[in-house]
Amino acid sequence: MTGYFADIPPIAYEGPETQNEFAYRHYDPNEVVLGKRMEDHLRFAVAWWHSFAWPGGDPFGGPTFARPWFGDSMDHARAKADAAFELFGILGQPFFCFHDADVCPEAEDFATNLARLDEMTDYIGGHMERVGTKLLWGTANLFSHRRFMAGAATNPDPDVFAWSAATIKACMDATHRLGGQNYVLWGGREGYETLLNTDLGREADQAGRMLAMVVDYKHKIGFPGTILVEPKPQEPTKHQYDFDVATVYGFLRRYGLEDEVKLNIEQGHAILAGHSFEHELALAASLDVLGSIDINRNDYQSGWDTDQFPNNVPEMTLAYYEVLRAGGFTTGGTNFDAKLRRQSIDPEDLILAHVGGMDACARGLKAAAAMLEDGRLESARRERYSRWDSPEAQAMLQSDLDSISARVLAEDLRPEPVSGRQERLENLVNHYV
Ligand code: XLS
Ligand code: NI
Ligand code: NI
Repeated sequence: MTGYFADIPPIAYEGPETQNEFAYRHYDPNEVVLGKRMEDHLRFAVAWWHSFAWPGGDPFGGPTFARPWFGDSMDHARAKADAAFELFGILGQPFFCFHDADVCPEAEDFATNLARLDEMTDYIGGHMERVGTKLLWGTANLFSHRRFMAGAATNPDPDVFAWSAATIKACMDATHRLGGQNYVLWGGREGYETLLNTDLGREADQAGRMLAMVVDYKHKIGFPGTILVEPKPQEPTKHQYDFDVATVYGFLRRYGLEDEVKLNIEQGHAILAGHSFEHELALAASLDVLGSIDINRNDYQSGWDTDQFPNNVPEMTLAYYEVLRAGGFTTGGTNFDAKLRRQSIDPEDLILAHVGGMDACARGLKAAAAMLEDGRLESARRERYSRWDSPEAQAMLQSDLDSISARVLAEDLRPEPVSGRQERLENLVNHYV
């Protein structure tokens, strides 16, 4: 125990009327929504990197956060883990997520890295048993160190590919040992700055092979979790290969991995890609690759991945509506891939950011569940396509242009436009948020 959060009591549900900042107003883990406890629906996770490793720097200035665990020694790494589990306990967070580089200092040689990760895996495992927090997913940081500046799997240097493969193996082993429910690959620097020095086709094949090896290794070690790829359109590279859900799905199909890999979809990345979050979720669900979500929000003006804590209930409602329609999470969950603003330097800020985010998600989930139970949105959608239910319409899909054309002429077909009722449906949604 570091005592970093010593003055902060465990956060409990007190209901919407409470004036206590250090309480949940909407997130009651035990409240049953659509037949399932809210905790089991949302499956919240804290992101180790933003909450414990990020120092509060920006392009114009250095760290603003003075955390006692900042430093490069293994003692610092242990102190960081102590503080992390103190926060998980206070919030009652069921899960956390981590990169190798978040939990131990990086060395220049691989053997030292491996030994450190091994040691910290045991240390974290001990905390998990004591506090009861579980691992939603682990991942490898293949983007911060300068060796990865031109990518990991897609690097022009095969030695970097090798280092990356060995690091992924180590992180999958650690994730497996800690009972992780998923393993994530976000293509940190898998992309390019300029086409002038880039061979797109070759880089895609390298990335395809790496992912296939990850899938093979999952089966080899009997990892029961899900392999997840996280799309993002840009940042840090000008053009990221895993642009959005549609792009990643095409990539998975191209390398025959669509039945093995699902997606971890992030709110802010969807916005950067020019989509809404619910678009990305609905598309992934329709392709049967919806795995997990990284929840946050972006500044809608800046065009950066600002990774702010979520606080927009209507947005959360539409997002969880898609998650619920898809049948809810299985191995996935809601990871707070969100960081404090640079001036939010107090321990309380870190706690309350999560409390507010969890409450916003809880309100969204409850509104989404009510919308589903009400059923009017779904029946309006069904109704809109109902003419396709006729045997004639279905038979047309099995016919050909010649016969369809003949029928259009024979029946003197004149399609009648029908209202899309958008505003009526938007009004309906506003009943619930
Ligand atoms: C960065 C990504 C990263 C992944 C994990 O934009 O969101 O945080 O979730 O590597
Ligand atoms: Ni993310
Ligand atoms: Ni992100």
